[in-house]
Amino acid sequence: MKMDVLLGLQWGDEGKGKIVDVLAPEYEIVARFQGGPNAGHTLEFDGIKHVLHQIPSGIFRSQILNIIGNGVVLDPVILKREIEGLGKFSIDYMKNLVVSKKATIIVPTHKLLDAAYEKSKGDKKIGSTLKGIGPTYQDKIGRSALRIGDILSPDFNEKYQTLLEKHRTILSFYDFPLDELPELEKSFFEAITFVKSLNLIDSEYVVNEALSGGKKILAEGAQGSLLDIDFGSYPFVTSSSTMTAGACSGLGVAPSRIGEVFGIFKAYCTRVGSGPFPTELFDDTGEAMRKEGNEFGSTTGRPRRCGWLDLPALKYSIMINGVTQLFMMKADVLNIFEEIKVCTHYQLKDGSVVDKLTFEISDIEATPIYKTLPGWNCGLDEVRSYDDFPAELKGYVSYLEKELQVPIRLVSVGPDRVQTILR
Ligand code: 2SA
Ligand code: MG
Repeated sequence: MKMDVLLGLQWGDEGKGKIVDVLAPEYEIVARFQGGPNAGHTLEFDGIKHVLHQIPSGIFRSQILNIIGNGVVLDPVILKREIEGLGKFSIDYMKNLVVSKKATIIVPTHKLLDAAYEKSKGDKKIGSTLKGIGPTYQDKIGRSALRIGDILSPDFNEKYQTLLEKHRTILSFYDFPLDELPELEKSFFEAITFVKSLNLIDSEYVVNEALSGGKKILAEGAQGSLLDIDFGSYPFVTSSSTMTAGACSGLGVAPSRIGEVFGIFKAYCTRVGSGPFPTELFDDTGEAMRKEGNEFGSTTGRPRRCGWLDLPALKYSIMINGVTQLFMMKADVLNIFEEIKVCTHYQLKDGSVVDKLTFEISDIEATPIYKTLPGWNCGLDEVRSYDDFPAELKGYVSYLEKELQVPIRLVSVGPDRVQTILR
């Protein structure tokens, strides 16, 4: 058996949580492989919205084992709060949730460091979620981080103190106040005691043995490919590998064991945080997209920047991930437009026209060149199958398929499960 991977192909918030929810019945395991509480995966059922930050999106189905993999950075306080928040669902956490002992721990000072680094960058700030993601991955790569397995060891406090001293030194360099720290540490150690009671495992064995035993696994990506540490618009990226390769290293699965790669994209683009966004709209059209799409960060509540679909960026994400099936989300947000634009190329300052995301593209101003397509300009509430699609929506889908050379297997036309149309 192979492991399928589900990824966001843009800057996050493509609707990954919703798709995991749709696909989940086909899988026995859902696993997170990177990122941490910076993610906000929204699932909607029985008319209620649930936002998950660290727990994989298969948690509402009792037959699914949810794995927090080694590639994840885990905030024990947020995990405890998240589990407590799901109290009414009577989820059996010992049976349905496991955490890799090799996952990295976000300690309170990581969050302070995140704030200190952002402050020091002034108007060049990344626009991070301030959850401590960057500083935690820095410590992981710098070989001084604490891992979940460490909390079981008698010298955990000593290890914590060593890391704390290092962080104190850096924070004093930035002249960053530590007033909040005692309160943060109190909840941190309470949460550590709680996490000790969870099922902590060597998840790479569980994952590989499950595959050998014929079980189906879905790896659930967080953020998006254009926020990838290597291939995103550096430095305006997150600090993890958000691509298919990240699922291999973040779970301990060999590349030869990867099956389908599901690429999720919105029918338009959004971005939270700073960094280049060539098709961003600063006018009423952008405002209308934000309003129609309710485009506000599900972790931080920040308004998301909105713009037309960017084909060069989407092709790039498809290329680096080896996407085998595309899922287009939130088509209904475009219902209000008479015309729909798609960026096909960028024009650079020297007049040249390109369709590649080269090293330079994030530094230089790129003006999008658009193709205009007719909008369907009607509601899609009654749509239950591809045959019900207005001709213009069918046209949009087939134009994109031709350009992207990957089949669009699913189109979402509304928040409800029945509005997720398989083709
Ligand atoms: P960080 O916190 O170090 O990962 O931030 C670095 C950049 O990555 C962006 N980022 C995100 N972009 C979209 N969605 C994310 N998750 C939340 C959501 C975000 C929210 O689902 O809405 O609620 O604001 C996410 N997480 C990180 C971030 O904006 C920085 O540009
Ligand atoms: Mg999100």
